[in-house]
Amino acid sequence: MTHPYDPLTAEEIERAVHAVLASQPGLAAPRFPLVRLDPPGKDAVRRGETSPAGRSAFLVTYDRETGSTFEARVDLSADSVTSWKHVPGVQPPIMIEEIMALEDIVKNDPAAVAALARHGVDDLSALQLDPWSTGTLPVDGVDMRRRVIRASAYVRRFKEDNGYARPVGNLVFVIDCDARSVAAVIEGPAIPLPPESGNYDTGSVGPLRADLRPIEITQPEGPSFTVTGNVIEWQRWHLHAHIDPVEGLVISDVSYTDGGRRRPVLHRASIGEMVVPYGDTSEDFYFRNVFDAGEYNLGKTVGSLSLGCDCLGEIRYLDAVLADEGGAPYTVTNAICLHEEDYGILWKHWDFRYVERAEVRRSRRMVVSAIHTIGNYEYGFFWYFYLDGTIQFEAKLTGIVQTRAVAPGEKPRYGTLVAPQLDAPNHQHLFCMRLDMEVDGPRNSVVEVDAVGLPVGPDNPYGNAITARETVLENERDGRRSCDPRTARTWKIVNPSVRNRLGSPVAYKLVPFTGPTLLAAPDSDLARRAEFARANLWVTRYSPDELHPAGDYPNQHPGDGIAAWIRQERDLVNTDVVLWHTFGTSHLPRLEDWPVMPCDYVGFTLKPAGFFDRNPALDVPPPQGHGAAHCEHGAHQ
Ligand SMILES: [Cu+2]
Repeated sequence: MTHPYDPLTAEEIERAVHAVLASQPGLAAPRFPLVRLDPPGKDAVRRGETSPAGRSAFLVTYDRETGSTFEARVDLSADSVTSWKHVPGVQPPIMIEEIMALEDIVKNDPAAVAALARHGVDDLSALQLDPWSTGTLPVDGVDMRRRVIRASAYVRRFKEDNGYARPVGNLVFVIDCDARSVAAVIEGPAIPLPPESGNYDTGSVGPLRADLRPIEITQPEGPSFTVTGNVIEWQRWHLHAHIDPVEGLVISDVSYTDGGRRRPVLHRASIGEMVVPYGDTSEDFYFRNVFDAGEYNLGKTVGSLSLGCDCLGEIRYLDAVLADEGGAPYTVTNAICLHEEDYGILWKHWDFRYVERAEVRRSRRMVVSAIHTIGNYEYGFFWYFYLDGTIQFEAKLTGIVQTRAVAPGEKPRYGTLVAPQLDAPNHQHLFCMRLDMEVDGPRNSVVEVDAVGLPVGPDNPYGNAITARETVLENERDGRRSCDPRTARTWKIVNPSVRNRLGSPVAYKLVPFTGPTLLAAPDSDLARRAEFARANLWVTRYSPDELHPAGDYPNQHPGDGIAAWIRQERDLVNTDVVLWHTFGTSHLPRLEDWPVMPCDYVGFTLKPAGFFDRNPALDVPPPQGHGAAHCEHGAHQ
């Protein structure tokens, strides 16, 4: 171990699962939808412990026989279960084994096979079935208290074929996961399969362009960062990175060393939840709104990255160790990519009087990234750390858009025709980033800052005054905020007890992504379930059990989480605060998104705002090495 937040090792997973099984012999058909570290208190991190004692695991156990969910904590130093709790009325996330079982369940159900035949699907050899969390919208004749998912069908003409080119329209299967049976077939009039294929491999796209010459990234002396276990040190930054089975890529214990002192900035950052709601009203789409973290265990969808393809240059990798649903550990190699990127100029000034001299420095960033493939989509999570103290998060969205078959000549009402008879419905991808801030210490306050032009008046006779209007968010009553592009609204996280050189409290500011929140109607079923997605920012007081803003069990749940938390009306001044930033794309698909979508980018930055006494990157040396000798002095760029 090198850090209190190191994820569970394979051996720890085995011991935790064994301890649960040994202490609960009454479990008839135990499954393990979630096994993760039960982290120690934050003080272990604040004290900088490197060999933490008292490791503990948190497990969600599901007994398929009785349909019951239990939460367990296991003390790994004693291999003993320290708590065991039945959680009534919830469904753990959809399990990979349930997704893999869909094909068999459907193919072995005569009514489902007959329905497929009515929709023109006779060859079931390469049938693709996608799992859709069912939410809480009812289905006639189905007991929705059962563990239920819906499934949509796609035709592949051969194994590698892109199934999204031929969705089977107006046909949805409702699957009882525990009974392994088709609980209902929801069927409308058959729609012919779209005629074109949608493959994008080199063999399918015709001649490749031949005029791209190589780009090589070389760092002859190696990278400027070091990796010890899951701890990364680069320039003055220190941070920990790992893959959590729910949240995916998690960054924690982020600090910046300044004048020899390690100054914390961010205690832990993770995607607490995300939701992808589709905006099409048809029978096979109205229920589609997936909570990729809480319903699908986003972190378990992380992929292995490969050098020269996903990542270029001097790369180091971290593996992810996760547990399958039988409770056995497995390793995803190269799950997190670590590298440095040149990022253009950092700062520059050309002094055009007398000296005709430029001072210019190159910007460089440390990149910590992972890519999650969830169904048709890929979500790349990229954290960037810069020389000037800036932190940036960017989600890269790529993969294949979700599709719907439409009749010849039909124009989609809520989507874009991307190929003949193939509609890509409008949808959103809304991420909620949990930012457990720690700006120069555990006690912070949050200040909303608006850039405001003032009216003409005695203090402003020419009407040119611009002020920074600051509003302290004093209580969780004020904890639900909106972006405002007209005032370039930001939120400063200040430490009221630490002052900079000029006497103001040190701060970082969140520069948010400004865009629509959840577009589903406020009185929709989804709006209640995805309340977190209805505000750009939430601020709460830290509580260790508040990690997932749609609740710990959003699957088949009517709604839980952050809106209920802020009803506690806890004070937010000079205390341990957590910011929850909801941002994302409202995706009106383009023809150019088919058959595979070029990356779309969405994210936010955290910028020092009086955290440092001046530009902290003055000491970056001028560019050196290959071809750079001329830019130290006097070069007119
Ligand atoms: Cu999209």
